[in-house]
Amino acid sequence: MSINQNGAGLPENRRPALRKLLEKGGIVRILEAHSGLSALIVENAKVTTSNETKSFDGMWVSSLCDSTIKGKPDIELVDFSSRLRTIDEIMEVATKPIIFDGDTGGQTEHFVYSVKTLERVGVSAIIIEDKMGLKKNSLFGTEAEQQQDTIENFSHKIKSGKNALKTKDFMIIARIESLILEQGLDDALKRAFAYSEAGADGIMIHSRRSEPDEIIEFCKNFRKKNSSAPLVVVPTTFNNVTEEEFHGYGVNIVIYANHLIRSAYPVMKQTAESILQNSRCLEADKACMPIKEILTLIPEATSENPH
Ligand code: SPV
Ligand code: MG
Repeated sequence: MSINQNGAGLPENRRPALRKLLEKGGIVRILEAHSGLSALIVENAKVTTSNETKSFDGMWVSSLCDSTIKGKPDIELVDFSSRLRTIDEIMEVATKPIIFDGDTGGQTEHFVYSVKTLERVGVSAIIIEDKMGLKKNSLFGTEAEQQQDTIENFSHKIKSGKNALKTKDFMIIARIESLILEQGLDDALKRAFAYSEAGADGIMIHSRRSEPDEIIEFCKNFRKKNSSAPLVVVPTTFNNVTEEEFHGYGVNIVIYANHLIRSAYPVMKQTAESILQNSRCLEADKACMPIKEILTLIPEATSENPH
């Protein structure tokens, strides 16, 4: 869809789009986007099988990918203004709902500004994780020193964010790091219920194990007491579980959090090395798209069909 078609790119139309998808009741399928080009891939990718046509429902603006594409580590170093610039690039060319990876949310006093800005520009949701101090990527697990926030502090952050909002569209989703930090299932569940009580619009549970058992246990136990709060998973490591299986465990949103950048980088590196090895670019051409295709990949807007 063009971003002006039916006003799809306007903030008031983008913002509630995630809630509308959730109301339909199926799995909401999200893929990371870190630039205008990657957003176009998420927007337009389609696969038709014998019984259905599948596409992505929205985009994840990952802290890992948004940092990596800028050549920076994923430690909340890329500031909010730069992160917003990425969102703007994405919104200029694509219409699907955006879930923003808000890291820890920062200081509560700063968080209330961030949520207001994200809501105003038309982002649908922010996910914040219950860590404090110098944040490292969760997939390091306990190999990196990371500190979990207290339930009280994090609940206060959620409540303050909710109070700052102007609409019912924007969602604040609480991400629980208890399994990442090896604090156990009971701690994860206790936090999930507390954060929901504090007003979180959904819960993301994360794990870095390759077996999905602890995630499945969490979902089943959470659903025994809470049948409605949207549940989010990021199956980077427990990647053998299908969307349909996740749905069966009570999951609502599946985020493929880093796959476009992880697949692009190896080919770019191989191309650079091939040019060095051969002192020419003939051999590298095999991995490249044809020039004709890149020239017409992004069509120009015309006066009849404005962007
Ligand atoms: C991200 O994509 O930046 C995430 C998910 O936060 S993870 O990398 O698994 O922590
Ligand atoms: Mg992140």
